[in-house]
Amino acid sequence: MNLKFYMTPGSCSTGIHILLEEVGEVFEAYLVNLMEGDQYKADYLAINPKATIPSLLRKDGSSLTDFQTIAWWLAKNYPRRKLLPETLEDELRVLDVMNYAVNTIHGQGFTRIFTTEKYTPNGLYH
Ligand SMILES: N[C@@H](CCC(=O)N[C@@H](CS)C(=O)NCC(=O)O)C(=O)O
Repeated sequence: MNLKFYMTPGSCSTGIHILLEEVGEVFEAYLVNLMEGDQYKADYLAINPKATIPSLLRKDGSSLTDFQTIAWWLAKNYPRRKLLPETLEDELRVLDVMNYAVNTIHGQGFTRIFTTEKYTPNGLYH
């Protein structure tokens, strides 16, 4: 079984897409249309109960459902590509920048722009 990558073009899942290409592993890509609500369908919720992308279904059938977790697993599982530095101090810097990009810039910035309805009391935004 190949890795199965669940992604939405133009979203944060692009970062994981790039890492998958970097590690050189064969993977199958599945598009999740967030605007159509694919993330709430039962088959996707079975992979990722948080209804978010990216998700990575691994060869043993277990899934990873968080950007940083997937990135870390790819880097550790394919060490030949040397995606992580060697010292703990340098690893901490990687975590610091990655968490800031995903949680703060993306999570608090872009989602407020593109999913405005999540930040209104009644789900309406016009
Ligand atoms: N903490 C998650 C957040 C990922 C996230 O927020 N993804 C967005 C798209 S970039 C999403 O899936 N949104 C679902 C929606 O808009 O319904 C992670 O790091 O993977």
